[in-house]
Order: sequence, then C-alpha cells, then structure tokens
Amino acid sequence: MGSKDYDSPKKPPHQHATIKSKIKILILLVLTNSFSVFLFSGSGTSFGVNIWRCTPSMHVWDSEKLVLELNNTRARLSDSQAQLSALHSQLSIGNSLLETLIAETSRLAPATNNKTSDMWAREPSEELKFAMGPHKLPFGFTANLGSDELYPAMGHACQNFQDEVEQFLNYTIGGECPSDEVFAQRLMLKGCEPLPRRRCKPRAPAGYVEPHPYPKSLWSIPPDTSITWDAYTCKNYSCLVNRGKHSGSYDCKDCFNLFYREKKRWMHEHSELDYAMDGVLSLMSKGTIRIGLDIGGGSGTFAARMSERNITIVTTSMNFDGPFNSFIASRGLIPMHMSLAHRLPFFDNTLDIVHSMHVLSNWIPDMMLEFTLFDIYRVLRPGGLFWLDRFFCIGTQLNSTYVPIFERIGFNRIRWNAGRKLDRGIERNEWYLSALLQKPMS
Ligand SMILES: *[C@@H]1O[C@H](CO)[C@@H](O)[C@H](O)[C@H]1NC(C)=O
Ligand SMILES: *[C@@H]1O[C@H](CO)[C@@H](O)[C@H](O)[C@H]1NC(C)=O
Ligand SMILES: *[C@@H]1O[C@H](CO)[C@@H](O)[C@H](O)[C@H]1NC(C)=O
Ligand SMILES: *[C@@H]1O[C@H](CO)[C@@H](O)[C@H](O)[C@H]1NC(C)=O
Ligand SMILES: *[C@@H]1O[C@H](CO)[C@@H](O)[C@H](O)[C@H]1NC(C)=O
Ligand SMILES: CC(=O)N[C@H]1CO[C@H](CO)[C@@H](O)[C@@H]1O
Repeated sequence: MGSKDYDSPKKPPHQHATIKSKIKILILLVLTNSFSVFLFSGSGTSFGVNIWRCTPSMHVWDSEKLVLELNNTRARLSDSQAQLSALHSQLSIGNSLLETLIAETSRLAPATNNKTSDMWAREPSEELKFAMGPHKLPFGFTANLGSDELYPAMGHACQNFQDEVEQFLNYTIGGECPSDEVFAQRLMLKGCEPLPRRRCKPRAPAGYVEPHPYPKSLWSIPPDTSITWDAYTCKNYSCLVNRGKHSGSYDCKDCFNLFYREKKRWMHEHSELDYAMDGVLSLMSKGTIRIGLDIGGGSGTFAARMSERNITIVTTSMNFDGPFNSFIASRGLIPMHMSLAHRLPFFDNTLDIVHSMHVLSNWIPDMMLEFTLFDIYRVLRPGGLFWLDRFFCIGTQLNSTYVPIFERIGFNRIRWNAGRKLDRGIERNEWYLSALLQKPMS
C-alpha cells in the first residue's frame, strides 16, 4: 500500500464537543458571576467580607462614608447585573449560532482536535494526533469498553518531550522506521512509556538466519547477521561475548558468554546468597510453579534454565549496551522490552514466580522500590514466590531502610540471607541480600 492510503485524516470526534464545552464553561462563569452579583445587590445585610476585599481603603468607624460607599456599590452592582443579564441572553443566542457554525466548520476543517492539543506545548504534528487518538468505534462496540472511542496507550510524560516524540513520529508512513532504537529507549526512560505506536516498519537484519531449533536454541549464540546492530557500541555478538573479559563496567557484563559463568548460574548453591533453582522449586508442590517473570533478565539464562524444567518465564529487559531483547528471543525465550518503572503487564494474582537478580538494588529511589515491590506482590498468585536474587545495598541501609520496606509489603520469608559483598565490598560495608519470599495464601 502506498502512503496515500494511510494519510486520509479522519474527522476528529472531539472538536465539536470541546468548543461547545468551553462555551458552556464561559456561560457558567458568567452565570455564576451574575448570581453572586445578585446576592450582593439583593440584600443589604449580606455584604460582609466581600465588600472589604473590594474597597480596602474604607474604615469601619467611618459609618456615614460607609453607608454612602455601600449605596454606591449597590448602585454599581445592580447596574452590572442588568448588563450581565443582557450579556447572558446575547451569549445564549451566540451559543446556538456557534453550535451551528462549529457543526459546519468541523465538516470543512478536519484534524483540528484541540482537546488533546491542550496538553501539549504547541499544536501537535499530524502523526502525533493520530498516534494519540482517540479513535471512534463503530456503532455497537461500546458496551464492554464503556466508551465509544479508543485511546491508544502512551506514557503521560511524553507530553514533556514534544520535540522528541514528534521526531520519533517523523517517518515515511508505510516505509522503513528510522534507526533510532537508542533514542527511543531514552524516551522510554524519561517516562514516555509506552511509546506511541508508529506506522512504519523496522529495518530487516542484513542476513537473517533462522534460529536453531528448540532446545538447542537455548544455548546457542545467534549469528551476527541475524539482528541489526547500528545502534550499539558493540557491533556484533563476538564483541558482546568478549567484553566480559575486559575491564570496564557494562550492563550484564559477562552474561552473553553462554559457556562461562552463565552456564553455571542457579545450578548449584555456590554460597548462601546463590540459591540453586532445583532447591527453590523443591520447596513447592511439584508442578505448581509453571509461569513467571524475570525482571531485568539479561541474556535470558534464568528463563532458559526454567524452560528446561518446563516452566515458562517472560524476561523483561532494556537494550542497554546491545540488543538484549533480540538475543533472548533468539534463544527461544520470551523477551519483554519494558523499563523498571512500568506497571507489570499482568493481571492481579496470576504468576507463580517472579525473579530478579542484581537489578533491584539501592540505586532505585526508595519510594519507587516500594511501588515496584507492591506491583510484584500484586501479580503473584497467592502462594506465589518472589525470588529476590542479590539485592545490593550498604550495610546500614539494610536494617534501617530495606527490611522495613519488605515488611510493609507483607511477604512471608522462606529464605533470607544477607552477606557482605566479597572483594572491595568488605571495607566499604557493601552487602547483598538474597531472599525467597512468598505471597500469603490469604
Ligand atoms: C442611595 O441612593 C439612592 C439612589 O440610588 C438615593 O435615592 C438614596 O438617597 C441614597 N441613600 C443614601 C443614604 O445616600
Ligand atoms: C522530519 O524529518 C525531516 C527529514 O529528516 C526533517 O527535515 C524535518 O524537520 C523533521 N520534522 C520534525 C517535525 O522533526
Ligand atoms: C565485531 O565488532 C568489533 C567492534 O564492535 C570489531 O572490532 C570486530 O572486528 C567485529 N568482528 C567481526 C567478526 O565482525
Ligand atoms: C517437560 O515436559 C516434557 C513433555 O511433557 C516431558 O517429557 C519432560 O520430562 C518434562 N521435563 C521436566 C524436567 O519435567
Ligand atoms: C540487621 O539486624 C539483624 C537483626 O536485628 C542483625 O542480626 C544484623 O546483623 C543486622 N544487619 C546489618 C547489616 O546490620
Ligand atoms: C485548530 C485549532 O483550533 N487549533 C488551535 C489549538 O490551540 C492552539 C493553542 O491554543 C491554537 O494555536 C490553535 O490554533
């Protein structure tokens, strides 16, 4: 389809209603004012406080002057009242005239929706208007939705970044999307999440190679050509895999080398902070842990290990230093591109297990952490497990800040291990907390 097919703008459903409601507000204002004028002028005893505000120079003891002033004010007010009611009737006429006019113009001038426009710093671009809707539903579809229009989801903070959002929505309709993964992700991290949807297509990888069949795919590194790399510093998987050997801090530094540390994770109890997966699962009735979530799951190894145990785990991940999501998907696991600030897209009381390693830590502002933990509690089913894996903090914060937060949430502790971080952590009083927490049955 050519871009022409996409272009035809639809009549925005809201314009008419918006101007109408603005006029109604105006009339209400006028009515309210004339009503108070009426109160003022109608009764000599109800002057009170308001008059003092109007004529601050007057003195209470100057009673003769006061009477004069009041008489004066009263005269002026009843004057205004007369004027206002004249205005009022003029406006009513104006209102019906305008309604006719609006009905006419909204037929003639499409895509001038000013209800949503009001939220933005300036008149939004056409594509932005389409992206945010609302879009009218066909007649008869409103019952379940409770509305006769659909509002596309878009993070409310998008409004703070109109330039960026419009740049994000600047493309050839139906054509190839700009190569802007990093740009888009920064926008997400500023709170513009979910991003608005677009009417363009992502670039195809240079040489897509079909994934290995499952379960071999779980432990295969995908070919460099099967994803697009332009956006990242590391231009291929070899780079991602090898950077673990070099110094420097990267997100999920050594998790792309599937044959080194990654291969051993959660297989054995290396220390009291590292629980073995089978040990954790054995605490629950067999087969009752079936579906779950790994928050910030790096290359997806937690989900891969769970998959080998017939447990389905969704892995959330941002693409910080590389295409984490593509990597996870190539292993045959489910990636979800979502920041930590996002409300978990699962319904209440549904998941058997939520796991998170290294990600939840003291860099997260306390209030946000508390919201995150309540959200985890929300999506877990009664009896569901929250496996908090290596939560990092300073020793003094543990008992003063974090233990109280965890206690407020209301999980039951199944396992709870706090230990000093080895290497330089010892002199810096750096700690890790690992815990197995269970949502109460009732
Ligand atoms: C108040 O004003 C009316 C005319 O508006 C006048 O007849 C009356 O004498 C005035 N009363 C006083 C006390 O000035
Ligand atoms: C959209 O992109 C074109 C070409 O890159 C540019 O000239 C134009 O200014 C952009 N418009 C907006 C609103 O960013
Ligand atoms: C992989 O990328 C790195 C830089 O990101 C480059 O130095 C290296 O030559 C690349 N390797 C291959 C096989 O393309
Ligand atoms: C996973 O499910 C398959 C098919 O039902 C079964 O053959 C296999 O034994 C299961 N594996 C585990 C670890 O339970
Ligand atoms: C926290 O409190 C517990 C019990 O009160 C205590 O055993 C532990 O040493 C404290 N932890 C830290 C890191 O201070
Ligand atoms: C079509 C239309 O009425 N657009 C207006 C929306 O609101 C902005 C800001 O108030 C005006 O500048 C536009 O003309």
